[in-house]
Amino acid sequence: MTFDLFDNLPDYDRDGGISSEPLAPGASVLRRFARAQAGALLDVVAGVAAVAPFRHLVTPGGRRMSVAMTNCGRLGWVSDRQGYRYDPVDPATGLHWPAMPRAFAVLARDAAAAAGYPDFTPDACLINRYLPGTRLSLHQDRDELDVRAPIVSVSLGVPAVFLFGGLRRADRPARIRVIHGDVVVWGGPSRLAFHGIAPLAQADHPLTGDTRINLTFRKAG
Ligand code: MD3
Ligand code: FE
Repeated sequence: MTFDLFDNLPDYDRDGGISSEPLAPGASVLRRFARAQAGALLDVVAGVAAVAPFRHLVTPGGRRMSVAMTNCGRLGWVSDRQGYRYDPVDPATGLHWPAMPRAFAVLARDAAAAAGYPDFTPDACLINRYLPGTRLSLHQDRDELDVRAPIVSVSLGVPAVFLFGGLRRADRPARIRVIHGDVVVWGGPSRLAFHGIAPLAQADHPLTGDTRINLTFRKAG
């Protein structure tokens, strides 16, 4: 066990540069990869949400999700009583989703390349918003046409704990703490792993208050 000099500092004061660690076959954490641009990314999220507001989707089983979601890019992920799907139109407004912002596309491509997935061109960015107590239960992401492409996730604001399981729902998940600016790339054998987010703890972040924002970039169509 190592003694961390920074253990008693808030996460957002933790020092250090970008680092990369393998998580599982095909999956890497790029610590702080998006940190320098995180404020700009949050401004872009606010711009997207002004056109396509955050909303609580309903699962096919009729349960309201505790995560609030919106999307940008050519396709957006939606759920309702009919099922899950990617749709070019936001059902809440009848408008197309806002275009993929250049800064998002570049970040997703650079992160994927750094993790060994060159030429990642996402056509969907699902934006998730977590408040204290919000959780995302274990699931697989399998609504995308081409699951050979990785998923890139960017964590902003309040820290969270990823639950990262195996290919079967019953596989006990590992817990991985992610903080503001961390990027995780999930590809290869990890692409269809079960995963989720533990209930968000109460915390205060200078850029987001009590909120966590997560961007997930996908090649959906
Ligand atoms: C592991 N979002 O939107 S991102 C989701 O933080 C989703 O909002 C979580 O799961 C969030 O579907 C977790 C991390 C993530 C995303 C996709 C994965 C982990 C993954 C796909 C395969 C394996
Ligand atoms: Fe997911």
